Amino acid sequence: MMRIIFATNNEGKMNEIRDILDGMDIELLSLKDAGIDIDIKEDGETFEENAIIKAETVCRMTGEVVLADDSGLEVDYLNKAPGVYSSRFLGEKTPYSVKNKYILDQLKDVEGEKRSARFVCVIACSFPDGRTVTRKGVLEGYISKEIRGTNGFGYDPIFYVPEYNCTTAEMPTSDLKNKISHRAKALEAIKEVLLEHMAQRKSREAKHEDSNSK
Ligand code: ITT
Repeated sequence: MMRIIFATNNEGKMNEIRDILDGMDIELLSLKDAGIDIDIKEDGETFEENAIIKAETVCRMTGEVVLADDSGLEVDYLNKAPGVYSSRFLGEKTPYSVKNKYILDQLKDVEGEKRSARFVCVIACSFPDGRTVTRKGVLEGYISKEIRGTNGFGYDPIFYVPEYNCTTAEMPTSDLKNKISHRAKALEAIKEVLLEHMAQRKSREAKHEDSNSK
């Protein structure tokens, strides 16, 4: 079984990731599970840059295969804010009830299509041989008119998905949200990368055993 560290301190994310990768032949550890206490400075300007910074930092520290995601909410009316600053928006420790209310207030006179927004997630996968690959997932939607729902985390209570006529906080997390989310899409793509890596590793091991037995 391959060990993979997912470099996050966000429990909400980790729960979703466990659900989505369930069934793969991997041992998935959070930073806490791996005994790593680190607050990585995310000073990139894009989701890609930040995901790479997180994955490569932990990969260099541990020598393990490391995944990291950088994600956030882009609100078109706010020039794509909070974007890469989503978790630091209005202050890292500010409760999401306050952040969400602030965004609703900013959009209080804005109607229809102008309320468009998206969740973006970029996942980076770093291998001990120095390679890093990234994959991106996007979920399009709108900022709701009010705070709705208690599932999920972060900005879920104000992110409305028209196809399902509800916010992502009103969706059963392990069921619907994890099938359609930005994170699910990026993880599905990363799954392919991991499967290829595992197949290559198996074939190298088989060749090694074969040459040892000769
Ligand atoms: P790590 O860096 O430790 O992974 P973080 O919470 O700081 O945790 P990010 O830097 O990726 O993670 O910030 C992403 C923020 O974007 C997150 O804290 C939420 O506010 C928001 N966000 C991302 N995905 C979300 C989702 O599925 N639902 C609601 N909010 C989300």
